[in-house]
Amino acid sequence: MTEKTLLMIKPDAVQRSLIGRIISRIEEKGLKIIGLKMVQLTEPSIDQLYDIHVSKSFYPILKSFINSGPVIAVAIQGNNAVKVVRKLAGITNSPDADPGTIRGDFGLDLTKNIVHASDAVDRAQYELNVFFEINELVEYELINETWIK
Ligand code: FUP
Repeated sequence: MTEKTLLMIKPDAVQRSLIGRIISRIEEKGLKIIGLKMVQLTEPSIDQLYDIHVSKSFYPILKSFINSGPVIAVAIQGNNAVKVVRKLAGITNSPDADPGTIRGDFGLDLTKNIVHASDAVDRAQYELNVFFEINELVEYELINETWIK
């Protein structure tokens, strides 16, 4: 079942020059990138992205971290893309994340955990809308697509 999802490369990974290595994992898995941009999120858009966390005790630290520099929004399409990208990311707390995952290989912290990945198809749509206009998500066929899906 083809799905769309959002991967956000967080400010720590941008500052640590991990953008290319993280994007490579998406490509190597066979997923298709259908949108890509660097953005310094505004405070309202951080609240929009993390609407389910705004009232939580850790939110001020999370918000200040996400506000601390540019992020990369990666719109991704593919078979079971939501689940697959979550698995590539690894679990939330980086020290607990398995080696081989993005957080397991690159992260040591709970807040500075390298990436965000949408956790459901409807949530992905909501989060993609924070970063992309509908017409910014590109429809195209990859030359090797029939060998992957
Ligand atoms: P995830 O679904 O993996 O993005 O994780 P959550 O939605 O549970 O948390 C969102 C972000 O809040 C995580 F990336 C890490 C951060 N966080 C903290 O900084 N402190 C906490 O106690 C819990 C989460």
